[in-house]
Amino acid sequence: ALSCPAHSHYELCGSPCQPTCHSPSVPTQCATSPCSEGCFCDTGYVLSGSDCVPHSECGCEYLGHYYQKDTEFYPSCRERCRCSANGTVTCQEAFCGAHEECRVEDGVLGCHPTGYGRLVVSGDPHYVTFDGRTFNIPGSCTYILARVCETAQRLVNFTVLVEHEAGSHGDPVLMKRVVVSIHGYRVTMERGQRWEVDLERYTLPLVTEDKNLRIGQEGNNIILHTAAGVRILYNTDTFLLITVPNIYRGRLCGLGGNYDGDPSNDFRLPSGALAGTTQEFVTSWKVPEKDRACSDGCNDSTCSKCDVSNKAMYSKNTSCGIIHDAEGPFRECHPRVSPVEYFIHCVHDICAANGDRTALCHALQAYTAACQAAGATVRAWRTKELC
Ligand SMILES: [Ca+2]
Repeated sequence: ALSCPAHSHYELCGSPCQPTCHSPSVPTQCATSPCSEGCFCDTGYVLSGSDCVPHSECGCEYLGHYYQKDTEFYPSCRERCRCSANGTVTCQEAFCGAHEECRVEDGVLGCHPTGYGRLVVSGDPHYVTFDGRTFNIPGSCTYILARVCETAQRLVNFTVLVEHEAGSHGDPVLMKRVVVSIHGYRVTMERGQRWEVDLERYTLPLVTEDKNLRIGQEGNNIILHTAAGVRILYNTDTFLLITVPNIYRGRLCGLGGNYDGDPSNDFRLPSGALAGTTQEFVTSWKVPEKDRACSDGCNDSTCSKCDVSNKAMYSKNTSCGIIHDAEGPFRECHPRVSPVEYFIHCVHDICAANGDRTALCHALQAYTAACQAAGATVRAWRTKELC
């Protein structure tokens, strides 16, 4: 037996002139013959593609393309249109945002990000903001790393929190946990633990049912891809990299700064005012915690005491100097990711660890991950003695 789709019925000899979204009324001079056998829309429904829908649910036909109802589309790179009820198309002149470009992606013409911003937390932990400003946090509290402060249409909100763990006396402070809230999910990544989505633990790789989150493992790194284009790479130890599409430019806040291209205005308080000191900036993004005491630690000048002779020793090419060595394994990465901050952080960390080679190993791993994330080649640097 022939079964017909929803809102349609079978006719042995139906009219050849069916109402469609395109031509909802049957022409008065429609010839009744020849008739045809098949499925015909019920009264009150019209043909939309191969479905029978109430006329109000019809999509739009525009310049030879069909668009679903209640969607926005770009028929050209200078016009944005909206398909509303009853197949109505309304258009207005529109251009993509400053950090978007108009191009075809997945077969659809539209505004897409031109590039990405990058925020790094590594080692002891050292921060490099989206605009490239650096600072250290010796404390053991939880902080707002990045979140959307200036919302906009089509911009997916997200928040990233980072929790520090106080090292035992003399040991460095490390990242303990990273919590990402995006697309209605809450993803928790903890050092040495499996990833958690909405309080459930899963094995990797994982794709959420709505396909908005994809979590996979590449080498030592766990990578969270989101439909919003925000990407989080965590080596579950000492390196965290967040990349965001340029559409978030100037709209972020938190320890990662506002991502407007200007490093000098990155140390802002939640109120939007510029912070007087680095400490004031860091403290202002602290998240209150009920079940855990935390300390702000000491400020940099009293914590890190690296004497001049040690500093010189750790700066050699056999130690941290390898990072900016023009002949070294990282030379091809230098144009893509500046080695300066990674070198300074490396010396700082080895000093704090009294020359422990593990700290050097972590610093080199951090720079390696940053280089690889930027698509740069890193030559082999691990040896029997190191890492
Ligand atoms: Ca800035």
